[in-house]
Amino acid sequence: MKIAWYLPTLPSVKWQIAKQLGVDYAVAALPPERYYMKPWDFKAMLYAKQSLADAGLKLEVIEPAPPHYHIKLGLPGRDQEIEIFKNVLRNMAALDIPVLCYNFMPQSGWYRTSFSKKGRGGALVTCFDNSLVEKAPLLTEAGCLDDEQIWDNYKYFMDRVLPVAEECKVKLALHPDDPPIPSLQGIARIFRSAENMDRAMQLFPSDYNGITLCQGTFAAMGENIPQVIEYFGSRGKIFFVHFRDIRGTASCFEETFHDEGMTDMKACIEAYRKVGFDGIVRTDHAPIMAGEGGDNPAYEMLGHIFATGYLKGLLEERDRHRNNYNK
Ligand code: CS2
Ligand code: MN
Repeated sequence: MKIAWYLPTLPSVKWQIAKQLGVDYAVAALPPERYYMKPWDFKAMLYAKQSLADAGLKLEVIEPAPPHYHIKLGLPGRDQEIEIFKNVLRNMAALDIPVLCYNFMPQSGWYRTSFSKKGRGGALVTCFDNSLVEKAPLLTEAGCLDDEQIWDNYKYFMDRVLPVAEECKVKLALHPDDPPIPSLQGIARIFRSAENMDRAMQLFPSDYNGITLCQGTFAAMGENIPQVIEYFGSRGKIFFVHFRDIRGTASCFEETFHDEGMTDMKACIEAYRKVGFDGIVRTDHAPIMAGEGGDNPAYEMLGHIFATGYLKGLLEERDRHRNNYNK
C-alpha cells in the first residue's frame, strides 16, 4: 500500500510535512481557477502535477471530480459538465494520473451537524445527528428526488463517462455517500450501503469502475470493514482507500482519532494484505488538535500526522508477519 496525503496544488507547509513523514504520494483536488485557466485545463493540471513533483510528491489521485451538480440532479447543463469530466479524464491520461475519486452526493457533499464536538482530550471532532436536519427545507431547486431518479442520473452519467475512462485507462473510484442515510433535505443518497455500491459495480462491469473504500463511511453504514475489504478487494474493485474511523450509526455518529474508533484497524490492514491491495491509501478526516486554528475541520495537520504514524506502524507490523509467512 502506498501512503498519500491530501494536498493543495500550490506550495504549502503540508508538502514539507508530508515529505518529512516519509510520504511520497499526493492526492489533490483540481487546482483553483487562476490566470485565466480553468481548473480542468490541461495546463492547470500539468502545473499542479509538476509543482508537486518538484517537491518530490507523485500525484496519483484527483479528488473530488470536476463540477457535477447538474449531472447528479439530472438538470439541463449536465451534458456540458459531462464534457468537462471527459476532458479531465483525457488530461489525466496524458499526465499519467491513474485514479479519479468522485462521489454521487448531490450538492451537499459530506454533511455534518457540528464541527466542534469535544472528542478525546478535548480535540474537536465533526459529528452528524439526523434529528437536527429532519425538518430542514429542500436542498435544491430540483425539489425532491427519490432513489430511482438518482440511479437514473447515475446511469446517464456512467453510460457517457465510463467508455472514456476505459479509453483513457483512468480508474473511476466511487466514494460512498457520507453520511450514508437514505435521503437528506429531499435528495436520495443511493450510495449508502455496501449492497448499493456493489450494484453500481454490477451495472457497469469494467476494470475502470471501482470504489473508494472510505472506511469511516462504511463503518457508519454498520458494515464489517474487514469483510467489505475482502469482498470488494477480491474482485479487484478497490481503487483507493480512505483511512478513518467513527463511533455511532449512520443517523448519529462522531468522528474519532484513527486509533479509537469502532473499527478493528489492524484487521483491516490484514484484509488489504490478504486481497493484495497495493494502491493508494490516504488519511481521511482527523480531529482538530490543541493549538490548531480549526478553519479547516477534518483537514488540519496534527491529527493527520498522528494517523500517518499509526498507519505506518500497522503496515510495518503486517509486513513483519508477511515476511515471517514467507520464510
Ligand atoms: C471524505 C470527504 O466524507 C468523506 O469521507 O473523504 O471529506 C472528501 O475528502 C471531500 O469530499 C473531498 O473529496
Ligand atoms: Mn472519505
